[in-house]
Amino acid sequence: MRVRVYIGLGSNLSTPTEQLRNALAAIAALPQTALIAQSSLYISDPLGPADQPRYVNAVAALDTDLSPLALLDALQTIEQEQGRTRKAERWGPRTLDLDILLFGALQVDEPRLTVPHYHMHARAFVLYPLAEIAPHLRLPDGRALTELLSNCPFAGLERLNETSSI
Ligand code: PH2
Ligand code: MG
Ligand code: MG
Repeated sequence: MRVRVYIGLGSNLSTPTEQLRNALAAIAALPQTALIAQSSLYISDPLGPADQPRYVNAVAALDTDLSPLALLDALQTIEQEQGRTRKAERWGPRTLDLDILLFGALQVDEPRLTVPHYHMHARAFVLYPLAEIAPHLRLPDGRALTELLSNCPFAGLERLNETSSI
């Protein structure tokens, strides 16, 4: 059954805007999956270690017949194809990060996957792009996205126009 899924995209290495645009094309080409919408790209300071480049983030909406873990496998394959290497440092720099934010109304709590994504409730670089493509969204626990946004200042986020490249 088709489920509406939201994916958070992030990159702060190797021309991040290109990484995100390539990832969106790869997501659009996934089997049993349709890319429904994509937000603008946004720049922000790194959360976590400060000695790394600024991030470019975006959010995409998909409809998929894949299971949560099959989609996770597919997204990790895309990360690897775009040069992602897993390092010990938590929240360190990366060419591409694809996070399943929401998977329909499902709550997943497995060793490999937690949905809704851990910290999405308080991260401007997730909530504002998400609001651009799903302004009336509610989380599985019933909270409205508008309510989360009212507790999360836009400050520090910079929306890129379509032709910008960093
Ligand atoms: N991702 C991280 C760590 N820090 N900071 C910003 N601004 N954007 C991110 O996507 C991000 C981060 C690890 O996933
Ligand atoms: Mg992440
Ligand atoms: Mg991740």
